[in-house]
Amino acid sequence: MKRVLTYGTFDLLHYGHINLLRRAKALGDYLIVALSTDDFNALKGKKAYHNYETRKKMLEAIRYVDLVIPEESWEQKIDDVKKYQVDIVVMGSDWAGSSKFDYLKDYCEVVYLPRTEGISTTKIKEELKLQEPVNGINQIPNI
Ligand code: C2G
Repeated sequence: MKRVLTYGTFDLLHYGHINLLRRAKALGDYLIVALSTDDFNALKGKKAYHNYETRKKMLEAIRYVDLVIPEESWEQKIDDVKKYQVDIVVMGSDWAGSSKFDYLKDYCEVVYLPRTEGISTTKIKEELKLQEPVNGINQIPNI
């Protein structure tokens, strides 16, 4: 049983996330997702649209995901790899070579998969902001 682990916020779930999860699962038999908690997101300077419980439920509904655990700190990864007997840590290529992951090569395989181009949670948020008001009603009240 080859066990795969990945980390992320997975906010406003989109096909870039699904592509990552599908390919990560294909590298093994069991996929664990360490999901950033709301407090850890604050540490990362991020504010997710969905809270942790909602993002967890959405991930648990994905066929590729076998277990969702909380990601609460940058420092928990070695403990996670040991506790869950992880064989491969997988991240998107935006993390390639990062000191936040490369050190794990002493404990398990580390694989960076090509990031899915053209989609991101930030892009979704920005493009929704630019959308025409619905039915002419200003979405942002004139103050
Ligand atoms: N991803 C991707 N393609 C995209 C968007 C995201 O492959 N178009 C990947 C990212 O590379 C990451 C995963 O999907 O591996 C989750 O992305 P985010 O939710 O943005 O996670 P991130 O903010 O990078 O948090 O400790 C590490 C952090 O928790 C990672």
